[in-house]
Amino acid sequence: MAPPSPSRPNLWRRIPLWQKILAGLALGVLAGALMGENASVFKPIGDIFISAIKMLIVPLVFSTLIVGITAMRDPQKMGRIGLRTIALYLITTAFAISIGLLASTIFQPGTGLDLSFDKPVQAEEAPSLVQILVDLVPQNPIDALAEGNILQIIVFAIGLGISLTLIGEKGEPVVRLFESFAEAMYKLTEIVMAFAPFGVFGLIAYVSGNYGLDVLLPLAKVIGVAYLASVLHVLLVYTGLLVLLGRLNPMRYLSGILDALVVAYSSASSSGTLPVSLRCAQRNLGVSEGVSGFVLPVGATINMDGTAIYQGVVALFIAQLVGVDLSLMDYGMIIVTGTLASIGTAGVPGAGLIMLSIVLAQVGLPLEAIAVIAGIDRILDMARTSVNVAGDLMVTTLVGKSEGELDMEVYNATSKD
Ligand code: DAS
Repeated sequence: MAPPSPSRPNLWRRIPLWQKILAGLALGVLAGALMGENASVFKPIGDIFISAIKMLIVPLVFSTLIVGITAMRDPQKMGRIGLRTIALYLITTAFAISIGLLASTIFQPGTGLDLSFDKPVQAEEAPSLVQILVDLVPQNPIDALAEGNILQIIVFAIGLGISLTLIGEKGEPVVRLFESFAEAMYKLTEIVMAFAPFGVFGLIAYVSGNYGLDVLLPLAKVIGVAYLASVLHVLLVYTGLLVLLGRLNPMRYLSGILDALVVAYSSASSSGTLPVSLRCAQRNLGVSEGVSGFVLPVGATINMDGTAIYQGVVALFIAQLVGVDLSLMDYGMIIVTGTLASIGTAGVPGAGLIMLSIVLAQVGLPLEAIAVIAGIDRILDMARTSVNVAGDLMVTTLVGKSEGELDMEVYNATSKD
């Protein structure tokens, strides 16, 4: 009797996930266009999906970090990876805000616009770097885990991981426990991601139905400039650095990050996208658990190139809107405060808009003008979050390559998930 033919996966399972998610995104846009605000009925589907992804963040990040650090067995290597990561994050952020300023200078999105605004907006306090550093160390790691304080979780996980390595054999049972726990968390991420097409549909249907052309058209130019600067940053800076510093094929990177990009765009949350970013880094790009488990959570918290672009574009848009000519010193202040603001921005929807007040206050622009941009912030947030996530994945890939922790067979494989 002929052996049973291996069961061919059904059509649905044969379609790559990113194509299913894109289909969900397209159907969401259509549903919103056809149903208008009634499309909000689909929003709970998106909210459930985002909650499911966020459910994964703390256990996945914590277990992945422990496994990754104990696998490295070399604290010096950890220090080297940390320095390379922070250096690359700062370099790309400086490029990002400069591209944002350049794009707004060239295209003048705020010139000639007559938009009134009068609602006063409370300026945010700039996050002092000293305070950010002091807050890194958790007084109670259980609290940090319970509150989802990612930076404090990272610090505790690094300390625990290094200690488990240093105690040798005695630490093995705990390391084994975290290895199987991390494996289970990756499987759970895969299960949750199977619902991504439906979740993205719900999120996009709501946005598409609630942001009609009447809201978008008057500000179409600043939306266009922000999107253009974002695309240029990814296509010039990220692919350029991958080729120059990593001698890597940038097309493999772009195809490997698609799932994460679409979830970032739909959710407007870097932290919410973190489990998908980890999955893309390891399964599509071939980055080790140790490098991706450290670089991505740090990036999702402090590396926000898309937000930096947004600060540059919008600060100039508002200066043009109110007819203020900025000096070179003002441009310099926007670069410094915009970089700080992007480091202090949380990886959640709308965080960048709140931090914008720091940049505007620094160069004496009216905070009330934020009200003009607030109406379309979600559309801008989706793009800046996508760049934030793309930047984290690019740095993770470069750091993995520099540490010999990038599986080139996986990276160069044509078919991506
Ligand atoms: N939505 C934020 C993020 O998740 C970015 C921002 O608001 O600027 O990265």
